[in-house]
Amino acid sequence: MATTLITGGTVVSATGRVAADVLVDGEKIVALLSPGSVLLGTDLSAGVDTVIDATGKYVIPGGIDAHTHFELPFGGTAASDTFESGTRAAAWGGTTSVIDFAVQTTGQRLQDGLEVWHQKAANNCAIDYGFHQIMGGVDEASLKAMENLVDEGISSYKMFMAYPGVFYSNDGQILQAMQKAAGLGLLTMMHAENGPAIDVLAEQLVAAGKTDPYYHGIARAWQLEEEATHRAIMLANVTGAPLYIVHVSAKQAVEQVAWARDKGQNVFGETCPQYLYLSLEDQLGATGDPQWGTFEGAKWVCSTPLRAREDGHQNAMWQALRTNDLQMVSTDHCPFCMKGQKELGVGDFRKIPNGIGSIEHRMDLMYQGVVTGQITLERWVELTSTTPARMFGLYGKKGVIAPGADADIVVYDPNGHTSISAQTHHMNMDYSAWEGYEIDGHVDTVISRGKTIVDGGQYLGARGDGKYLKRGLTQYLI
Ligand code: DUC
Ligand code: ZN
Ligand code: ZN
Repeated sequence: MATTLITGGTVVSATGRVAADVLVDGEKIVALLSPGSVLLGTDLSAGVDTVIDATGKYVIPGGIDAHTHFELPFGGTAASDTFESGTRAAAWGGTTSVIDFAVQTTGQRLQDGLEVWHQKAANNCAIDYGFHQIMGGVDEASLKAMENLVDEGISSYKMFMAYPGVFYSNDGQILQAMQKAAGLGLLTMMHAENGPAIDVLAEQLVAAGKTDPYYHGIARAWQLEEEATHRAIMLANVTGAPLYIVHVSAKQAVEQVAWARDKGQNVFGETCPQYLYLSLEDQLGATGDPQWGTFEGAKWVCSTPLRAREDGHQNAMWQALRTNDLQMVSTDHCPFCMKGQKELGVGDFRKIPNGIGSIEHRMDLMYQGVVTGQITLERWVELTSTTPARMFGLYGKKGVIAPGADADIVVYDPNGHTSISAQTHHMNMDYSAWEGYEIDGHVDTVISRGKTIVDGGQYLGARGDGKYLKRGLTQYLI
């Protein structure tokens, strides 16, 4: 088994930072040592296979992106990153584990949907991967099938209050699933937007000739995110099920999460980089690209939508990350190309496949929040790695640099620089939602279970390096 010593760096955890050398043996971290330790008369750097000099750099646990959609069928097309391309892009950006959503389509058996996802992922991933289960149809059979999820290593499942006719569950179905989940210890994840009301607003807008991407954000009004978030919280309250709200973008939805948490209810929420940095006015209303004109806004059509900056949603998201009203940051990585995919919605924003690709940039974009003073260095690690591990039953194995944990490690250079562009990214997209973003930091080295997969601008990993992660129950409950 190969041994590696990472020397001279600052090891950052959710609770602090310390100058330490990190010793890796095979796939595991085996020791944190005072810098330059000579142990039992042995100079460790002479005795190991590889020494990585991290002087002046941060040594952090590999990122965990707990919300991705590789190859998700959507609107007559499918998300453009495969498990292979998407996990490789993740690795480039310092993410060493992903949790993707296995889809049960309406009418399909839950276990068959899961099997399809295993087939898509197996032997293709660059980094370790787990699954949440999407419930596309709550009925007697799928409620029964939920009983097997924990044994399959799936401790969380997702329902949608949006997308009637596709993924949508009504309140009665949601209640039944939550009752079952409460008994099994499963974490319920919710896409909280009032889909039936959104569809009426969207139809009215299109009928009035308002077909540009901008109106996607108007139809998906913040009131309908706030209302659905509140409803999900109350349904969870009745059943005693813990609840996790995905991709929170409206400040009023955060207020609902905070209100429930203040009462002691097990309610959690994530936001995504797009809701921290981007806005309805600047992106969906964009006309900057001569090739697309006002349709350029389609690049940023996702759900929940980007929100108006003049209403202060973005600042509210940063604030909620500081105060722990929101606990973590995932990407909701769901990429589509403009050519052949997003352009399906020219003339009708309802037909634009929903999604943004960010998996490669989450660690960098959140580190920029450290540079600008929005969050601390420790909070960066907590939001992007440690809490995702605890929330989704991986902590100890992932999310921490400690003896016994998997050697998923990123050496991050705070004096480096990263320019984001579709010309240089590794995601399978013909544009970047983050074109022109400059990051005051750089992912230098990425180690996944002891193997260096990115170093010095080179990709050293291989397809199939990543293994399926059987997850335990959430470790984050109050
Ligand atoms: N939101 C998206 O933007 N894409 C996929 C599904 C979702 O809920
Ligand atoms: Zn969603
Ligand atoms: Zn999603």
